[in-house]
Amino acid sequence: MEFIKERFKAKADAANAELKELLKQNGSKKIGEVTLSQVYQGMRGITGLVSETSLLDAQEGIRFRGYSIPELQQQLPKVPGGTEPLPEGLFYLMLLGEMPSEDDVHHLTSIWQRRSHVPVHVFDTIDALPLGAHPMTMFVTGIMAMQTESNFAKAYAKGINKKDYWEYIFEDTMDLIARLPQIAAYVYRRKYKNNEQIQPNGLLDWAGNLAHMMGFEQDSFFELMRLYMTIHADHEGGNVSAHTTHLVGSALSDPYLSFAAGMNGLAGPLHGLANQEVIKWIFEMREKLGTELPTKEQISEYVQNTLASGKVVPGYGHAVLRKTDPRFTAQMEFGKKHMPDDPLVQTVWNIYETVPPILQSLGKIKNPWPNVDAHSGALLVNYGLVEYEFYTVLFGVSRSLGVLASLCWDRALGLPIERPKSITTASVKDWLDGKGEIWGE
Ligand code: CMX
Repeated sequence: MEFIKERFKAKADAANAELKELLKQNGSKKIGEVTLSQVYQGMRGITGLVSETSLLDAQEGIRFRGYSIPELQQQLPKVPGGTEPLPEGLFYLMLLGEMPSEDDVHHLTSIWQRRSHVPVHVFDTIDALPLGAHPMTMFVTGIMAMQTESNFAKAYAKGINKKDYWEYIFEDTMDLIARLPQIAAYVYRRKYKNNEQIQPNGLLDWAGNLAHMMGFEQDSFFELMRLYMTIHADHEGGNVSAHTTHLVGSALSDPYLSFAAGMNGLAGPLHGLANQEVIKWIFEMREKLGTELPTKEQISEYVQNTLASGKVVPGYGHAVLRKTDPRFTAQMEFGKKHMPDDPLVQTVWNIYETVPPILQSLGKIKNPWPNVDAHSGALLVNYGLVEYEFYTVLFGVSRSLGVLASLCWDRALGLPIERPKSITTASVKDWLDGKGEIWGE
């Protein structure tokens, strides 16, 4: 067994023993109450999931195994001379709960290199889609086509002991993460670059190779990809992509099926697709106003028009966060360092100064501050990656790190099939009329 898998097994055995005892002592303790509004309004604030890889604080933002984004930028291993963390290191941290050494990260880079071969039928399946298909549709189709390779599905069909599930999930996780950059780059080159594909470079790291295969060779773009792949990787367990992967996995659907399901959720405009919506919205504003650098007054009017037409301002608001997203701030810092004079990046910053007071003045929006998607596109455009429909694919490649590390834990901890109780409005009315209970089966 290779050493990361051995370390995971040791951690999982210890965690299982600890959890068993913890639940034996405390399993009946209550951790909250649920109101009728919460049941009807997206289960906001109901604690109902365990996700070991990261935790979101409404005021402070995300922490991965206890580490904030600036701490990750400082402490995770980097390429020689690099300044941004290697996402391989974040995966190690999320999976094992401890900071990796340079050697650990090196090891992970080479494991993923060795496992990165994508079977030809995956590309053929993507090729069956019309060029007009959305990149997320192509990406998910590629993941689904690759399900033929699932170790878990094959082993389950033969019959395996439930104690061994984790091992096959772990193998699938490593294979799937290793192959995603190639699928993403293939989609990009097929749709936007005349299908002129670029072979992987066996000497590059995971994110560097993604940049290379897409055709972007600048050192600072490699750095951007490393940062991008790190900050988008996880946002605790309740967001749509993480929750969906976890939910589908709880039926013992293999990691390919589970992750593809999560990616379909990421492709929604209120979740990951917001990164394309932001740039589309800014491009439309620039075109309408006939300027590359709209004034704050012009931005303000455009925002008011967006709201008046019943649309959301993309990139703003969050279901849990109540402050500026630290993932936005990390990208703003990158912009200040590498492209401070770019008019599009400056527009993103001007929008940041303009939008929150407007949203606040409406009185109903719980979080007027920018989220991760408000900034990412502008950085990509600066390097010539202008095809904004592709942006959510990049988000998806990164998100694999968190949700698949979590899936390994789900099976290692033997978490059961997920099945919350639902109710009908008729049963609610009966209950309110004193005609019976609405809970319990
Ligand atoms: N622009 C306009 N209206 C907004 C808004 C925004 N950016 N954010 C919230 N609202 C509205 C909601 O639509 C809701 O309106 P109604 O009461 O008329 O239905 C009201 O304000 C209250 O919403 P909320 O409780 O503050 O926000 P939710 O938890 O329901 O939704 C989110 C969160 C992210 C879906 C929402 O803020 C939004 O639509 N933002 C724009 C899309 C976006 O950027 N999504 C990306 C999120 C990050 C990610 O997952 O990648």
